[in-house]
Amino acid sequence: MSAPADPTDFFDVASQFSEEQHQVQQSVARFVDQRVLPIIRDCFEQHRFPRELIGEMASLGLFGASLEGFGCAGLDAVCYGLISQELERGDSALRSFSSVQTSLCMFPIHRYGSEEQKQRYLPVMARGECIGCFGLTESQGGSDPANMRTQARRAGDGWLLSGSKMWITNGSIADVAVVWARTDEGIRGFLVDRGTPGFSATEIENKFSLRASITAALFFDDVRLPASQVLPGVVGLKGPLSCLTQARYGISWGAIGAAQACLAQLLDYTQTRELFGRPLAATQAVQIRLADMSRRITTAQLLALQLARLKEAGAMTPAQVSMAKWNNCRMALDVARDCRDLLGGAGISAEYAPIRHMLNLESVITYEGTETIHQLSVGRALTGHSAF
Ligand code: TGC
Ligand code: FAD
Repeated sequence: MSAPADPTDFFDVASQFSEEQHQVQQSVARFVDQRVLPIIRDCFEQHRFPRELIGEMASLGLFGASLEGFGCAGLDAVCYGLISQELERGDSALRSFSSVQTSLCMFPIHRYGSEEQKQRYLPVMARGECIGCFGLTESQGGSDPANMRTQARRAGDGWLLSGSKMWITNGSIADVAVVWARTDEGIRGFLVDRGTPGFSATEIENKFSLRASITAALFFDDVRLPASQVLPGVVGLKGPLSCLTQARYGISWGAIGAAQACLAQLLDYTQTRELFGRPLAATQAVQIRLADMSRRITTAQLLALQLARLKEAGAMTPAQVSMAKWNNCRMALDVARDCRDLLGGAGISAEYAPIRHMLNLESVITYEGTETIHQLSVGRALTGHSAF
């Protein structure tokens, strides 16, 4: 029987990619194989984000990859998806870092910023010399950001920002925070530089998930900001929600990479693990489970590819992004858990990737909108009733 050329791409989805898309995927895959995989287990165990990789990621053109101008690569939607997929094949922490930098920080500056803000922040962010974080979630309930308490009041020519944000990726290492706050005019976005008096960040310790990523709480104690630090181009919740659409798109692709990493390792393991006189791979029950994982990965790949086509055509809706984020995160988490189980006792060892991916995916299925929120978004699109 002929085996698929790549068992983690059963339908040869890669045959749909252009030469440029192949090259982007291969260069990020090489980076992940050579630079991420050798260290990521230690990073996870030591609760350490590998900052030493930021420069290399920047030189590969990963930051702001989907944006035009200002030193950004201007790549298409499939390329951006493949970058996310390959990074997350290494670890969700790397994809998270890239999502926050590109979709949650550079995107709003590019889309809603003044020319001066774009010139000041985007080139240095593309070069990885300025790290961003995105502050939307607050401790009283991330699913309902319209209920935020962080507020900005006009003070003279500028603003006074007060409040706090919770669960912020990169929060304690960021050079600039994109912070969403309630104002008399509606929700607005502010660019808060590290070191601005009254602004502080505290890292959240003891996470069991995304241990190779930094997560922090942000505090704003009457932070005085000049008028030049507000994003002029958007007022209202649609500002942050439009950024989430970009990041959720990337996660839909990223989750596939985590699942592929788990399945690839399990396929090897089941060939060599002999029980009851034959390889695990030669038993019906194991084959059915492997086939089912392959089926789920394949459908996620096809969903992501069609989402990319809709995005390129300017036709992608937030509800479609919700369905893809929901489906692909659920798929990846289920695959990682199943792989963990099929590894037996070895599955709880950091020596094998599935438990690390599984623990990471508990965050990935929660952040950028929980599974329930995305189900309700699809439900609203189908029925016209908002049932949040
Ligand atoms: P709703 O009435 O639906 O919308 C308010 C306004 O926003 C517009 N809108 C969008 N615009 C652009 N893109 C989108 N995706 C949009 N979705 C909605 C909408 O048209 C409306 O505009 P207008 O002009 O009429 O005012 O708002 P709602 O209050 O009913 O909320 C809906 C809901 C629950 C879906 C929303 O609140 C939500 O998505 N909640 C989940 C919050 C969330 O995902 N937070 C993520 C925080 S960031 C994060 O987790 C980063 S992790 C990063 C990493 O490490 O990778
Ligand atoms: P809640 O909103 O309190 O939800 C609790 C539970 O209630 C969930 O199961 C939810 O699905 C359910 N629920 C909510 N509403 C309903 C409803 N109407 N009906 C039924 N069930 C419902 N945020 C940022 O702004 N920036 C970041 O960079 C960022 N990074 C993160 C990194 C990590 C590692 C994590 C874990 C989170 C991060 N977040 C970030 C926050 C993330 O977006 C929130 O955790 C998420 O939106 C959920 O909010 P919450 O934790 O407050 O849970």
